[in-house]
Amino acid sequence: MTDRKETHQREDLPHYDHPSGGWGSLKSVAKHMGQERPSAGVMETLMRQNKPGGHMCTSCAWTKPPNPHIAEFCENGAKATLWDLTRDRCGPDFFARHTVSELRTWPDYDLEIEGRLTHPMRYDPVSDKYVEATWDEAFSAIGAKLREIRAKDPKSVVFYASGRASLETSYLYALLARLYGNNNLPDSSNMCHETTSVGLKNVTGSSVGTCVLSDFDHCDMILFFGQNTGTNSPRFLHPLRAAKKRGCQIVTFNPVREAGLVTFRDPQNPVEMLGGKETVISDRYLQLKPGGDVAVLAGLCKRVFEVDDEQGGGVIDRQFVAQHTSGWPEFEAKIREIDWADIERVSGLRHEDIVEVGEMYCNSEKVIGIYGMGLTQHVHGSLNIAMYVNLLLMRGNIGREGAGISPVRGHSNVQGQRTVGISEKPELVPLDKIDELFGFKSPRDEGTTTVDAVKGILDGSIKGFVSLGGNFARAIPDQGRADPAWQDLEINVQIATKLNRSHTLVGKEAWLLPCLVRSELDMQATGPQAVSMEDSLSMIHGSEGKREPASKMLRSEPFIVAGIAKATLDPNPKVKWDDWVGDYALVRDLIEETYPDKFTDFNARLFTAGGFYKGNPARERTWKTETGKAIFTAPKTLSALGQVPDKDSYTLVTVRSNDQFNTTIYGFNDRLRGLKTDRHVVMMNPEMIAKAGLTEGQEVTLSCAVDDGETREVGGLRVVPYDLPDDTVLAYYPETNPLVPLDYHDELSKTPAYKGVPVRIRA
Ligand SMILES: Nc1nc2c(c(=O)[nH]1)N[C@H]1C(S)=C(S)[C@@H](COP(=O)(O)OP(=O)(O)OC[C@H]3O[C@@H](n4cnc5c(=O)[nH]c(N)nc54)[C@H](O)[C@@H]3O)O[C@H]1N2
Ligand SMILES: Nc1nc2c(c(=O)[nH]1)N[C@H]1C(S)=C(S)[C@@H](COP(=O)(O)OP(=O)(O)OC[C@H]3O[C@@H](n4cnc5c(=O)[nH]c(N)nc54)[C@H](O)[C@@H]3O)O[C@H]1N2
Ligand SMILES: [Mo]
Repeated sequence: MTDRKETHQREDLPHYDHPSGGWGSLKSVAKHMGQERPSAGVMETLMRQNKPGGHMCTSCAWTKPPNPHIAEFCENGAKATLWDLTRDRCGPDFFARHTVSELRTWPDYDLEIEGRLTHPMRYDPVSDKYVEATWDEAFSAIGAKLREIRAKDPKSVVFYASGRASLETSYLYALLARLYGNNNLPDSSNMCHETTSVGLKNVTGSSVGTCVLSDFDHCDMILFFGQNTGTNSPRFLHPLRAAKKRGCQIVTFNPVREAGLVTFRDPQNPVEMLGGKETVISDRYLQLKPGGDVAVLAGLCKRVFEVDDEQGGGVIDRQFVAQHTSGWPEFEAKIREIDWADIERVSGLRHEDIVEVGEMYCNSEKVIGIYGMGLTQHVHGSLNIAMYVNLLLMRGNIGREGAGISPVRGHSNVQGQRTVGISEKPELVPLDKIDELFGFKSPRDEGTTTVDAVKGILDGSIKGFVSLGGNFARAIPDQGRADPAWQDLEINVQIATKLNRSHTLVGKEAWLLPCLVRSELDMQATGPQAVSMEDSLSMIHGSEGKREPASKMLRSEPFIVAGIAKATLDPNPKVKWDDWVGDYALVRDLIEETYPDKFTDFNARLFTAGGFYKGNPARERTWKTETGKAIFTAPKTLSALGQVPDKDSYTLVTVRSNDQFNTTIYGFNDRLRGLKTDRHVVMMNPEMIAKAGLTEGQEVTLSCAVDDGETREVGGLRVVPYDLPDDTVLAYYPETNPLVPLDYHDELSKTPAYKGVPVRIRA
């Protein structure tokens, strides 16, 4: 086991501008290889990562190029794979030594570092321990309990999914829920890009981005709003660097100076590595206030109007606006009426800086708009996205080569899960087609989002929870509040690779079902199986694992989903779980039949280099919106925040470090922010620290400033000076999730407002 104690040493504060990539990232991987006790042959496995014939990385959703680098993986992709391929095992002997009550008190890191789960485990309430079981025992007990619950109320079971499982697994999982009798299919997307699925769809008719990789070869400007490339999608730095070398301009809006968006040193380029050269990524880096994006985007739109006026037209693409959009008059009137002083106040940026970027935008022919959680995780997150689309539409920057809107997704197949039917929104799924294929009437009522599912656990209306991966209890807002309510669940079924806190929140019955990881060989009746996933740019890739599984008792996710389904559901001659598990190509045929326009010749194209494109009507300027056109939105507010800070409150932004993947903590450093820390920190700028009467290193407590009768506090956070806007504090997810109110979410999509939490600080 690794030494869990890391010393707290800070370097280069208050901010860190060393290049991302470079030796730092190689060292970090190498350190990790030593630390994580990888099993033999991991280097070979890594060399196959993200290439045809190999497995697709389980870390981020960034696209896999048709002409991969020799090593088409990044520091974090390597960490994710090494984390999966550790030699450590968390088997029956481990569980014999620890009660579940004890494990509940362990930190996330300590649970996961125990290694790969090896056996199906049943919770035994008498000994308060997980005990070994066979797969048959697991399936028959789970099936019996789920049938019993269904007889009373089929809507009282939730089928959660974290965005890693393949398209094949996801299709089967969604079918299981619908045959069971509900659309309770919340996904990690509900905490992530659901704002995109709803907000972007409202205005463009498409719930996904419109760009493909080759667009990055043609754009002359890229805008970045609230996406931290160096940490969360490092392979994207390669096309960015190439775009820079071509002369493309990049402008970033982010409250935090994120090293990856400042400079990049390519670990695959000997000249940059040895010569100490680096590529400057952002031409302008504007540290706006959190939630200031609506104002900034309004300012940029306003400047486009001004320049168009000054030049007597020709800046706004009037022909495009007339032919392809609706809502223009209201939008124009509103933007013209907004005051620059208000834009400056809400964004925290200077008029001249916004004007300068507005003019760069007017002078650019092809512009791509990138965004991430900095836009989606706000109370007015959908408005953020609508404003971004406004700006792009003004100059026809959607639906042509080198231009478009490009949300960067999180989990490696989160976008794909939504594509193949994991959705609580029945209107997004071709249910008639599914009914026809499988001879049943699927439920038509709205299912539970993540927020609804937590509420259902709290109020007792949810009786059963099935989790296809993830760490629901730690990732959610109001973390901890629902923990005691889990014990009232009739059953908690967790399909997982490593132990985490959600597994310790046992119900009256609980099962822990260990599965294969993507780099492992998946052998079924007809031979080794491949699976598939969809990346951020809507490319579909096949993935094949080759490694010997970590334990003989592991089963694939399709096998486990089918096992639960067979034991739970009434027999149906059109539903052939055994055949499908025996040959995943049959599942791909079903996906193709259900979604013929997106998955034409699915099996034949499975291993297309660089993936095959799912297509997107908005890219072709076909707008599947309410008006049949792309929609301009007149903003009804200038701040994306639900609550603007007053004189003694702050806006808390919760972020990831480069040493974590969501609730999986790999280590305690945040190299790209120059921090060596125990993660229990709160960052703020030195003036704010002084103004609050605090000192560096002092321990403080954060409390939520939303006045709804609940007390929400996180204590033991050490003050760290950091280059941030005023009134802003930065802390880590998931440690500070208890501060986020469950009802504090995007108004349209219910995505939690993790990036704009009003808080107070006390010593
Ligand atoms: N290594 C690693 N990779 C990951 C993950 C991980 O945990 N670790 N998680 C994966 C997942 S599921 C996801 S969704 C993605 C997340 O990837 P990102 O979308 O990059 O998410 P975050 O790191 O949460 O924060 C994004 C950025 O938004 C900025 N920001 C915060 N508030 C605002 C604001 O109001 N306005 C603007 N303009 N910017 C703001 C933050 O400073 C931060 O730089 O990454 C995926 N990849
Ligand atoms: N405060 C705050 N909260 C946030 C966010 C934030 O920015 N700030 N971000 C939100 C976002 S964007 C997301 S996506 C959610 C993430 O929420 P989740 O997706 O639920 O959480 P993860 O931490 O990704 O899940 C990790 C667990 O997945 C399991 N696992 C790993 N690989 C596999 C696999 O191949 N198969 C199976 N079956 N299981 C596997 C392991 O047991 C591991 O412990 O968190 C959200 N919460
Ligand atoms: Mo995510």
